[in-house]
Amino acid sequence: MIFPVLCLFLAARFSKIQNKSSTAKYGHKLWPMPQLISSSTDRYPLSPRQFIFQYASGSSAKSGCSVIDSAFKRYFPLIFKTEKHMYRTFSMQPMLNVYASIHLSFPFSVVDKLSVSSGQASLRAKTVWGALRGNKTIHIRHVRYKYFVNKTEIDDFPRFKFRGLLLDTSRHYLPLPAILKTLDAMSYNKFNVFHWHIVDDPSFPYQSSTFPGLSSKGAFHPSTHVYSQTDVSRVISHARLRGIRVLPEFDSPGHTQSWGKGQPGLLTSCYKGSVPSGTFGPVNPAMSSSYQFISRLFKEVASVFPDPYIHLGGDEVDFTCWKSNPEVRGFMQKMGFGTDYTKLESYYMENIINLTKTLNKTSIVWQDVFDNHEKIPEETVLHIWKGSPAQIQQELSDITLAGYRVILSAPWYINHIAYGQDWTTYYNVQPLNFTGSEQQKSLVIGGEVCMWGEYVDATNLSPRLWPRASAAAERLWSDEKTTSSVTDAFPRLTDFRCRLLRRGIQAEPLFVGHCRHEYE
Ligand code: CP6
Repeated sequence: MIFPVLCLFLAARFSKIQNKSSTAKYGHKLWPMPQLISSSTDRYPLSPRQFIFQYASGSSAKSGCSVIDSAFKRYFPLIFKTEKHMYRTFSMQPMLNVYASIHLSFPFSVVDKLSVSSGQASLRAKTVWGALRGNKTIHIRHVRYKYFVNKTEIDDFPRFKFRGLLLDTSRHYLPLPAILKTLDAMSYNKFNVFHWHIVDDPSFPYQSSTFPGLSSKGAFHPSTHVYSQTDVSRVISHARLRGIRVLPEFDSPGHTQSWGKGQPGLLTSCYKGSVPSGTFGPVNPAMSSSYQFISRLFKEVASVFPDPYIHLGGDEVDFTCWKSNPEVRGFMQKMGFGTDYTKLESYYMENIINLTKTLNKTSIVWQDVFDNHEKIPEETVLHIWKGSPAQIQQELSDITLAGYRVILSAPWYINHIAYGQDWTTYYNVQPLNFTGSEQQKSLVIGGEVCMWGEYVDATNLSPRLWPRASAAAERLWSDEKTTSSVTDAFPRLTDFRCRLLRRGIQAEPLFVGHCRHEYE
C-alpha cells in the first residue's frame, strides 16, 4: 500500500511564543515513545476555538478520505476535552467544518515526520495509517482551561509491523461496546491488529450465515450472546478507522467442543473400549466431510473478514480421543502414519492451510504446528505462545532458521496477574534477544498481547488490560536502545494512564498517587 507523500496540516493560530522555564518540568509524556524526538521548552498557547485540522495543499489525501476525516473528528474532543463549559462554547460558536465518515487498514513502516513550530504544526506521512498515528502523537497539554503545544520535531515509524492484542470471546461473551472500547484504547497505544479469538470450546458466538446452527446451538445464548454479521462488520469498520486490522481465529482441530453442538458428526467420537463413550474429541481428521465443512465455513470467513490472514489455531491437540476411535485408527493404518498421531495432526493442518490458500488467505498458526510438523507452506506465520524464557529464545531461533515469519506472545500473557508492578516484566521483554542472523531477526514481525477469557468478562476486561498492555505496546513500537529504562517509563506511563482515564478507558493505577484531572 504505497501512497504518494501525504501532507497533513494542522493549522492553529498559535499565539506568540512563550518560554516558561517551568515547562521543562512537565517535559513531553508521549506513549509509546517516538523513534526520534527533539522538543523545546518554547511553547505556543492555543485556543480550541481557533484550532483546526486540515489537509495541506498538495496532499495526496484530501477531504473525503474517510480514515483521516473521521480521525480529525475524533481527535478534536480528545485534545480539547472535557470541561463542560467548553462544550457550551462550541455549541454557541461552531467552528469546525472538518466532519466526515468511514474505511480499511494495513501496517506501515516508513519514517513519518511531525513538526510543531511557530504558527503551525505539520505532519508528513507516506500512508494514511502513518498520518493517523502521527496525529495521535501530537501532544497538546493543558493546565486548567489553557492549552499549549511545545515546539517539537518528531521522526517516527514502528519498530515492528505486527502489534497485536488478542481477545477471547468464547470463555465469556464480550458485548460489542466492550470490544469497540478496547479498539479505541488499542489505537491510543498504536496497536494495529485485533486478533479475535472468536470461538473455542465453551461457546460459538459467531453467527455464521452458512451454518446458523453453530451459534444457535453452540453459543451461550442463541440471540443475546452472538455476534451477528452486522456486529462483525461494525467491529471491522470501527477497527479500520483506527488503523487496526481484524484477524479472525477459528481454532481447530482442538478447542472445538462448541462446534460439535451445531454440526453433528464433525468431532471425533471418543470410545471406551469398543463402545462410544458419548464424549467427543477434536475434529475428526479421518472423514472427508470434516474438510468439506471447514472449506465451506472458511469460505464464508474469508469473505466476511477482509484481512489477508486467517488464524487457524492448531494448538493443544489432545490425541487421547483420536487414539480411542477405531475409525481414526484405521485411517492411521491406511495413511501409513503408524502410531505417530502428530502425523495425523500434521495431515489435518496441512489440509486446512492449503484450503485457506485456495481462498487467497495466508495462514497463521500456533507454534504447536511447527513443533509437530515437518511440512508447512513457507508463507505461513508461526505464533509463539508458550515456554520458559530459554525455550522461547530457542523456538525463535528454530522457527526463523527454518525461514518462517513469527509473532511473539509467550511473554505477554496479560491475563496472568501478579501483585505489584508486573507491567515491568512486559516492558523488559527483548523480542530479538535470541541466537540468529540479521535475516532471522527480520522474520520476527511483531508481538501480541493475549487476554484469554477464562477469568475475564466485560466487568474486569479494561482495568486488567490497561495500562499493562501499554507496556508491550511501547516495546513493539519504540526503539529498544533509547527506550528501555523502567525508571524513565514509569512517570510517562503513569501520565498516559491518567490520559486513558480522561478518555473514558478504565485503566488501573500503576502505584500510589492521583491524576490531575481528578481535581481540575
Ligand atoms: N485457549 C486456546 C487457551 C490457550 C491456548 N489456546 C492457553 C493455554 C494456556 C495458557 C494460556 C492460554 N486458553 N484456544 C493456547 C494458545 Cl497459560
